Amino acid sequence: MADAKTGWLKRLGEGLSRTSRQMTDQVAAVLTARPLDQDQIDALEEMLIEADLGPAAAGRIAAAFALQRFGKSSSADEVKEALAQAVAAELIPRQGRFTPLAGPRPFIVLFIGVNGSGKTTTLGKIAADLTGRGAKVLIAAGDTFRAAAVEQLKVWADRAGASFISRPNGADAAGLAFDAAEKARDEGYDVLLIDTAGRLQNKQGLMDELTKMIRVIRKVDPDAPHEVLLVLDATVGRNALAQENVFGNAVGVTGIVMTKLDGTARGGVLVPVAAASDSPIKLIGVGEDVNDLQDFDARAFSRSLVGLEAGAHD
Ligand SMILES: Nc1nc2c(ncn2[C@@H]2O[C@H](COP(=O)(O)OP(=O)(O)O)[C@@H](O)[C@H]2O)c(=O)[nH]1
Ligand SMILES: [Mg+2]
Repeated sequence: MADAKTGWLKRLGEGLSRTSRQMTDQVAAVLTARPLDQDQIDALEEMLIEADLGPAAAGRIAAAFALQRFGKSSSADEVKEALAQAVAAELIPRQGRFTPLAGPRPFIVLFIGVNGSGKTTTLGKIAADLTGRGAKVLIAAGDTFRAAAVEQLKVWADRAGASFISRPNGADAAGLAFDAAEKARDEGYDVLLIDTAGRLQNKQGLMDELTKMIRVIRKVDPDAPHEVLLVLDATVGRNALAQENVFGNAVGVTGIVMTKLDGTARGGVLVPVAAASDSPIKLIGVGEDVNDLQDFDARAFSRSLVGLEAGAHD
């Protein structure tokens, strides 16, 4: 387990390394320009904006950082620690937990987000984790829009040893969601994971379908879905923020999954997304493999972002 943790932290650190390299240069400039002057703070703020943290968060972080006192003997790591703490202060209140086995049964989870964001992959990783912990899991292939999407999900379900329910291409996704919810309830499943389409004929069509799915699920269980996970791809940078807006306004999101943090210099976008969203960040994706999904750890993420060993705090 320790190895696995080192592994994903390493991938997170490598993924964010382009961002953190820029930070490191900036930190070096701060160190040579002590005492910290306004030009350095401004340059730091600019760099944070370039790393996709956005102007608002960048301004707050730079301001918090500016309050730090660095002595002549401060090392680069101490400066980075201060920066990581300023980022973490933004993120810690926005950190949530995904605990499907602690809730009611069946615990119904809906995965939403645009095509390619990582919904199906994230669902598959979660299914494998849950069956590995002994849970009885049902997967519903609610992306009935593309035949390939059903196949892809079936592979994940088989690998996880989870049950699978699907419909022919083009079938009504809400009808499938209803049947799946009934099956999960009647057959004693612990968790129902429902995939959805990321694109239909148009955006309104997609939002209508998602709200309809939620409506019919509530006919089976008025408290469901217990979790609506919005899956966002970090590599699209500030576009992730726009997507959060669209989905967040149309559908009641309860948690965010930020994927592809293993391969991007734009991982900083997690900060403005966290600030803008009504729902917390719960999980992060750091690769395509089954083990590459982790609980969101605000401190570890902040440390990786500035190029520090992510796990050193614990
Ligand atoms: N590197 C990396 N790739 C990912 C991650 N999550 C998903 N992917 C890849 O992104 C692509 C789209 O994922 P998919 O789950 O099909 O997205 P969907 O359209 O939202 O269902 C696939 O090639 C996945 O393997 C991640 O955390 N890191
Ligand atoms: Mg998919």
